[in-house]
Amino acid sequence: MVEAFRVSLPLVHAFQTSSHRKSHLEHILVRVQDADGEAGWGEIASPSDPYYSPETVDSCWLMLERYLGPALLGAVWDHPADVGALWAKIRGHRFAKAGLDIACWDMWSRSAGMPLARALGGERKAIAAGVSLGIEPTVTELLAQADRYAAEGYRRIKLKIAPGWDVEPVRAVRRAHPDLALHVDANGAYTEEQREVFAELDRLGLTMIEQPYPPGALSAHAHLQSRLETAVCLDESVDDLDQLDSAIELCAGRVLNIKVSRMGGLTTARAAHDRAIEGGWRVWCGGMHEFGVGRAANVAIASLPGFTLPSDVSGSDKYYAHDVVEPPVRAIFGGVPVPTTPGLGHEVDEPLVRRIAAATLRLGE
Ligand code: OSB
Ligand code: MG
Repeated sequence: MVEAFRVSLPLVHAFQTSSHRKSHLEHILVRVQDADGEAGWGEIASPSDPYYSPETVDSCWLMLERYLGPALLGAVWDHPADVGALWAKIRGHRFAKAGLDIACWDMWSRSAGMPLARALGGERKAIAAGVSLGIEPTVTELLAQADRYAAEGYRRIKLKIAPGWDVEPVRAVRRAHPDLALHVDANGAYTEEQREVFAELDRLGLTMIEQPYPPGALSAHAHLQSRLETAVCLDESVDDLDQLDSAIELCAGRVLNIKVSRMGGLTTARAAHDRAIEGGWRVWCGGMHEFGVGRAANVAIASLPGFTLPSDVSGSDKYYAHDVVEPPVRAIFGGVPVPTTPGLGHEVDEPLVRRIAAATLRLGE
């Protein structure tokens, strides 16, 4: 059986990137159940609008109902790494695929009595957590956010930038926190004509510059990387292993932001980790403001040995006053403990999810 729930939660603090602003998020929670009654949960963390990737909540719902759910129903598989083959001929739609992939990994590791992190090959007891700070109305408000999370012990701070909000706010945070690991994320908002901005940012001791140019611009990223001391990090440019191979071949960066959602699930994310490390890149785990289900999957993947940079896996309280899982994900002085109980290691508050869902879908018996 495959069930899905459209659930909306308010953010504790509105978030603005180079492309849009949001104060609440709607994600799709997915529940799969096998013939023996074992269940697993996953999360489709697509934004509502197609500004980060081509997908939307509506497109994910449609894919789930029309293609992905039916492909999974009645299929026989031994290991969650095999489920991707069921929808291999469906191009794209990686956020939608990721939700089902996570649910299958959760269900399988629960029935094996194993924590998901261990099922994936994770070794860490805790992962290093960073925070991602959006564009604020003023530099003063940004500084207040940076002070707060630095004081909470987060291991690095990432700042969203966009033309008109770059060198000045970043310099202000750098002055206030000279020793803090700091990086910037442009979500592809710049063109090569604007590369002078990156020459200036290059002097601020940043750990990396994430996705300066649009997703398809691998050569432009390679040119930029050859001119900078600071590492270029790719996010939106890498949805699959072929794109990762091209990026490594072109030297289009030195760091990969691995998002379980963007890469279509845990199986591909794990393969990207292996491939990137082999190619000499560093990796960390990015986020999409996931609820507790997707966040737990991020914690599990980030426990793999190659995730040596702090990840965007902050505690639930940075995002939501009331998360959909128990216990919520907690960051303790910049470290998120990796659960040791079977599956995701967090229980979904199922009555809550069923009560607040704006729409539900049920496929199969
Ligand atoms: O580019 O990493 C990004 C959130 C929504 C869309 C894109 C991005 C982000 C984040 C949030 O930076 C990271 C998090 O989940 O804390
Ligand atoms: Mg990013």
